Amino acid sequence: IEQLTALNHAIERDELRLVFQPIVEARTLRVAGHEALLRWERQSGTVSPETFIPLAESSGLIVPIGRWVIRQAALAVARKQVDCVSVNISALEFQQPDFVKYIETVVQEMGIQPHQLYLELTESCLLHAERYSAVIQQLFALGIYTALDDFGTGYSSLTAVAHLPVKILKIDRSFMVEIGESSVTGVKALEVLRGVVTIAKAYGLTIVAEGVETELQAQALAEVDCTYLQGYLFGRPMPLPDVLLPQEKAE
Ligand code: G
Ligand code: G
Ligand code: MN
Ligand code: NA
Repeated sequence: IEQLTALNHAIERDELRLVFQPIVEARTLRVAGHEALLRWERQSGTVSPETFIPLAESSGLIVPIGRWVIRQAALAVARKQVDCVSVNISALEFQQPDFVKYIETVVQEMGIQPHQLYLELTESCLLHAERYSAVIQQLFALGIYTALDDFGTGYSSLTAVAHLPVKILKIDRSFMVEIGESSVTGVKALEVLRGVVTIAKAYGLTIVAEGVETELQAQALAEVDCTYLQGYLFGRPMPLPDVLLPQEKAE
């Protein structure tokens, strides 16, 4: 309860921060964009999203907090601090009747291009597919692309995803454990991933592999034609002054 009260005041007390993790193109290792991740910095220390996101979701506070996140992420693009940004969206935010309108307003007010803002949805956003594929379609029509986050941890099949107007599939980091290992299980895991990538691409999806921590994983993932990679190997989530723009990185 104490934490809930504090979370309720986190925005006005200026305790929320976004950190940005690079997403790189597998072939060239150039930074293609960043994922924005939320941090709550209390006087008593930083609270992990694993703790406060569930609290924000169950209390409904995720709606105003999520809107703060979307606005701050778009602001970072407007200020050219990042090229494009991918934001995590909870089911409750996504289900707000004015969600699409809100996104459209932020993009207009910030003067950014719609394709500079990506939305990461989890399966829980897609439970009522008939209803919510219409929302994804509306976003798509505005030029705002959605990604299915944490793919492989839930029940979504590739065919189910392919029938939604989702553009990007983010392969969950739990898949990476054996990738790049020369053991029998490592080789098998890579072949499974190759199959997933092939099918996903046939459906027109773009693939991002998450949780890439080693050179061997990165090489293996590039070899099976994953288009984008994200993970500690390329960069931890960092506050803005430390985030490198693609052109700076290339120099
Ligand atoms: O950054 P970290 O790995 O600690 O994030 C833990 C979890 O919190 C991840 O599942 C991530 O998607 C989620 N998360 C981080 N930032 C946000 C956010 O701004 N909004 C929502 N809804 N979830 C977030
Ligand atoms: O659920 P989602 O994919 O949004 O969660 C992203 C989370 O994964 C972030 O909190 C981030 O801190 C974490 N993360 C990012 N890269 C790596 C990585 O290479 N290894 C591990 N273990 N976690 C990572
Ligand atoms: Mn994510
Ligand atoms: Na994920």
